[in-house]
Amino acid sequence: MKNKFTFLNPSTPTRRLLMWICVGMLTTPIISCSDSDDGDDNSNTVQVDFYGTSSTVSEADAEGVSIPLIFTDAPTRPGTYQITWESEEELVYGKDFTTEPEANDGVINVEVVAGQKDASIKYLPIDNKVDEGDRRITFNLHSATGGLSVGTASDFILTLENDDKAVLFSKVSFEDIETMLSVHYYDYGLASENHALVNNPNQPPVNSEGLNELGYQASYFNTRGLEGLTDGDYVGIVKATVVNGGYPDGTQGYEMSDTDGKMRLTFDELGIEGYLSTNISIDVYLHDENGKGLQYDDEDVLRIYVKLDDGEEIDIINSKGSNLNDLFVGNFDKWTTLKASVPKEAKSLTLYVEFDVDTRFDILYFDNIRFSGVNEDEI
Ligand SMILES: [Ca+2]
Ligand SMILES: [Ca+2]
Ligand SMILES: [Ca+2]
Ligand SMILES: [Ca+2]
Repeated sequence: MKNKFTFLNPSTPTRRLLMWICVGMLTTPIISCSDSDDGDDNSNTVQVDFYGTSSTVSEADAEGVSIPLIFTDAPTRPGTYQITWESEEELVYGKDFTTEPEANDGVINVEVVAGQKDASIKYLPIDNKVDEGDRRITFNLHSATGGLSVGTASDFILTLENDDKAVLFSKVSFEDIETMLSVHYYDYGLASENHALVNNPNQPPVNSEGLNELGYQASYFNTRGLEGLTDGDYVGIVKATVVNGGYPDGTQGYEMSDTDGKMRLTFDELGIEGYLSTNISIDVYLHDENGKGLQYDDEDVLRIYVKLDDGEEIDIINSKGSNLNDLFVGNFDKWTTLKASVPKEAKSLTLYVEFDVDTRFDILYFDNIRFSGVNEDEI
């Protein structure tokens, strides 16, 4: 009541000034006078908020989903608000979704007229045939102009449910050939020349012709002018568990370490015809000797990728141009599943694993490689 009394008292200097300003503005209808004298910038705006915090929609729902927004009151003058988005799964506008109103340069600009009671934007998914799991996108009320200001409920999370199912059709677990414990592999070729590696008696096999699993062939590239694998290294099919504590599938995996140049494992070409998309996953274990994630330098490269029959290369991981310490931070010394998908029909693919390092503490194990595909029946 005290405030109200003060408000009505025309002898208050501040109030007289405010009344005068209001009278002066009567001819400009888009600007309203607030009955508040707190001097706040937002005193004559209404807040815009998301209504609710989250929602879910199937990626196959062509109707899309409305994301409602509310105003604290009907705005007394026109305004706009701007919505941006973020997505860990890197949902791409125009490829994975569109919106109404349309976005420009990553911003959805919504215009509001005076007196408007509510608002919304619409999310329209673009269906795909890839089994990528559910994805999330977070919309953010970024800014507002005119008669609007951004409220407190400024984030809205939308979950896009995947409706595709990939079925396993091939795997590699390095269990086809029985290996031996803790024996060095020696390359008897020339370290100065690129060449294919061969299996040597009483040493860990590096190649497999494929029996129950896809086959693979190892090779060496002289990228450093060093001794390569001629000095004897722990590479090939292994069952050592001292460093990695065991394998995610079976009792054996594949190791590359101290390659002093690039070692590459090339898997047999795999037919994927008939699949609308293909997923590849591989479990990797990268050792960090000092436990601080600082041992790999910029020259050390881990690259795992597939090459399609049309020549396109799709990286599963590629540390070229960055540093493995940064790329792998938080994932050293534990089995980590890396994934990629071929989001289209192709005739065949070839998987490559490449490791180029130069100390015996740089150790990579990999295992449990799985290929799965989405076909028409599974959609
Ligand atoms: Ca789909
Ligand atoms: Ca999908
Ligand atoms: Ca295995
Ligand atoms: Ca070596």
